[in-house]
Amino acid sequence: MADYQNIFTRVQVRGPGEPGIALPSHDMPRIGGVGFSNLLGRIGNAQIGPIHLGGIGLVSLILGVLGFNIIGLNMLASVHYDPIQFVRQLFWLSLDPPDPKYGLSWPPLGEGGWYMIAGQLITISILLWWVKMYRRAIQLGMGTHVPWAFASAIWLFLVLGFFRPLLMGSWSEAVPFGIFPHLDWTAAFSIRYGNLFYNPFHALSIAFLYGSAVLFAMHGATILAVSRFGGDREIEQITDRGTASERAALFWRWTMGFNATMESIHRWAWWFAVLCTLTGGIGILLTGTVVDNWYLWAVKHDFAPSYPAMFPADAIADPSAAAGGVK
Ligand code: 07D
Ligand code: 07D
Repeated sequence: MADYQNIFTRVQVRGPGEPGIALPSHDMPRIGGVGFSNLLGRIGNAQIGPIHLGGIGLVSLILGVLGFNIIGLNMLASVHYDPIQFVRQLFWLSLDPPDPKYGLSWPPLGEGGWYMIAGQLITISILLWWVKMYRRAIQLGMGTHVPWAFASAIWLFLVLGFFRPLLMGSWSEAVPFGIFPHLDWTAAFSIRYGNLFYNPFHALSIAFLYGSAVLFAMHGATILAVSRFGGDREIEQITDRGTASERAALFWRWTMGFNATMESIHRWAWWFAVLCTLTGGIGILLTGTVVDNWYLWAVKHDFAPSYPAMFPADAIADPSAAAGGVK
């Protein structure tokens, strides 16, 4: 039984539950007992709990659930409290930001006020969850790499719903809450600003998104491929001759001439993921504030070819420059 084990085949050892290290007296205690799940043990650790929610985590959870429920109840109201229509139309239902006429002022509840309240609750909830993560990392004596990676995602989230609307002078610029409505917003945003494909930061973000998937595939596959030598155990596998790590490294040196190290592969992964939302946030922040039409911008900077001069020079104009165009 013990000779060939990897994460899929390993025996699920059921020792006494491991509660984790003792916490300092000023920390709130962990809650929930220790349970075991055979099913979850097949894809991860079989021990469930205890969880450290803590005061900050608790407040975050309450505000998040409150915001989420406000969104849900507004959606329910939009189908006249009909539960069947709520389920049928769920993916199309929306809680929209205020009308442009309200600018940065506070709108009536029914015209975006609920959106503002839900948005604020969810934003505070996410920020508090970040604080909670940061404190747990410190408490365990870890580096703070996980919270800083999360901060990069929060950066894009804040650009979409806070920084950019603020710079544009209107909360109406924020993203609606809803499954398909937020996709409609994304598509409309691209068209409104002359095709986001010509935004170089969108391109960078895509390269890091795709790069993250490639790196994840390469790393996951490599470690699984040497798990028969204990590669998934990492600690005793760093550089010794003939070990899983050496084989993994040699595989890549032989197939592409270059290999990462056990440490550097994780730095690559971290930076690719972090740069995806970091560059993305920059791209969105520039849109409508600094650049009004990415296609025309790209033509100007020789990043895209211009249309052949088939029409009079002023026939292809920036639609937003037209009388009545959205400014
Ligand atoms: C797998 C980790 C688990 C997280 C999950 C998401 C909610 C929302 C709320 C009903 C990878 C949980 C979802 C809590 C429920 C209500 C009101 C992460 C994993 C499973 N999007 N987006 C989705 C969000 C933006 C875009 C899905 C959030 C931008 C496109 C899900 C945000 C733009 C597509 C979702 C956000 C954009 C999606 C799956 C915030 C540009 C899809 C997400 C807070 C970036 C895909 C129907 C996923 C889809 C999809 C959530 C922002 C574009 C509902 C919370 C404004 C093109 N988005 N999104 O797996 O199927 O993420 O849509 O900023 O095709 Mg989105
Ligand atoms: C949204 C970060 C915030 C999320 C947080 C999570 C909860 C849930 C629940 C635990 C995702 C909070 C979580 C509340 C808790 C549970 C259960 C990260 C988010 C804090 N694009 N595009 C990107 C591609 C086009 C457009 C990025 C590809 C068109 C807009 C990405 C294509 C148009 C925006 C990307 C394509 C368009 C983007 C997102 C192809 C539409 C953005 C990166 C092949 C017609 C966003 C600079 C990311 C951005 C973005 C990919 C096409 C519009 C790389 C592959 C041309 C408006 N696009 N796109 O990580 O940053 O998001 O742009 O066609 O805003 Mg795009």
